[in-house]
Amino acid sequence: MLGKANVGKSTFFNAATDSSVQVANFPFTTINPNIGVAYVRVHCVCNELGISDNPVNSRCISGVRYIPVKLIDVAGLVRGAHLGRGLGNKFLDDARQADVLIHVIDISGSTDEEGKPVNPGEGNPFIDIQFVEEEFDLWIRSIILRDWDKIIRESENLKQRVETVISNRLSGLSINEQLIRNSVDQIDLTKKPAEWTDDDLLLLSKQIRVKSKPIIIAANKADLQSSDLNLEKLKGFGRPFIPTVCEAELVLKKASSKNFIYYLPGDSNFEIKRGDKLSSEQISALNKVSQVLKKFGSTGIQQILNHACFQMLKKIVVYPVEDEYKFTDKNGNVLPDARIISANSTAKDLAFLIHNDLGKGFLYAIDVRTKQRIGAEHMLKNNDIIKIVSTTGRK
Ligand SMILES: Nc1nc2c(ncn2[C@@H]2O[C@H](COP(=O)(O)OP(=O)(O)O)[C@@H](O)[C@H]2O)c(=O)[nH]1
Ligand SMILES: [Mg+2]
Repeated sequence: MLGKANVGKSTFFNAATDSSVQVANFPFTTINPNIGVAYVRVHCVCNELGISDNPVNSRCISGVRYIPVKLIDVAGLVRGAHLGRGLGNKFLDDARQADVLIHVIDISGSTDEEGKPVNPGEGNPFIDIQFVEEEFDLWIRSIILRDWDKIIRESENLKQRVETVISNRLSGLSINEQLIRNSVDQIDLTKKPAEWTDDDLLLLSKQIRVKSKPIIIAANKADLQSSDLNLEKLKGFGRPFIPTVCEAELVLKKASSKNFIYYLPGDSNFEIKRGDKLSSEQISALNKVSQVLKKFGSTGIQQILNHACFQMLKKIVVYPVEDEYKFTDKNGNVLPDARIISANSTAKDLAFLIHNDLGKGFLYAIDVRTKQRIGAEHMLKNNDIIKIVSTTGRK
């Protein structure tokens, strides 16, 4: 998650992350105040099976499964970040870890390019969109250019394709050779690498960025009147976006944690439970939220997280179990885990995702719905319930 100052990043982060969950409990490497646990929301398979579950790695509330994902609030993107300006290097280092970028913008235009408040409508959020893309492109190009002469020499001496050498340079970004080859093809770069200009390399960097760091735009402060026109314009801008009202989500989260309302993140409405306990201020805040929900169908936060995970990264959800009759793990927990995995994964990929040993000792798997055996290369589908049988654990 990134964006200039005052667009609502902290509000997004606080509304989306669960402060009651210690990040340390998750297999996330760094502990950092800017890293939090957010959730994607799916329809749990417990509904279809007609059973009640007790999840371990996720949560299930009334058949709605919330699966944890890591959210990083990447601060400090300023012009010239790729040259190390501002917190440039730290920013890009944090961004490096991300599979997908959520760019929070102020679609109401009530902030200038530096994030200082201006009259609503005066700020230009479209410039911000282009700026973030450009800064990333320049950053990728700067990494390539840093070693450019060496890359050319190495590829000539070792008779390696230049794409191989570039992908080694960019390996920290998990950008592989195929992606770079596709990018070269896409921009029709047929000249010899030694003849590639800075402009060619910028175009190449852009292709690499588009493929490796997809951006979803959170068009925030959509509740303000001046947002309407910009949202209309944004439709023709060719970038994926979802209108958001982070402030509304934060109000809902607080009211729900105090048990004043019943609301599940991502819902299109809420129910007041303890109206008598609400102050007139709280009632008016909730009324505003109601209008937002009526207009946009949701606050947009959950939709952003789900879109990033399932549409942009093309992930699916699978439920591994150990007992194919009771749908349990070895401790008797029903449907304990919901795992997020790439859409083109095999049964063996799932085994490796769960545990390296389970992958190494993979024998076969069972599709729990049909009780049929499936092999290592069997492609998984969304909502599959899978038992893995491996040599580990067999005495
Ligand atoms: N109207 C409106 N204001 C918002 C919304 N989200 C955040 N804000 C306000 O925008 C200001 C900046 O928010 P903040 O989260 O601190 O921005 P950051 O600097 O990007 O972290 C605060 O006054 C927020 O209350 C929203 O959805 N609608
Ligand atoms: Mg902030």
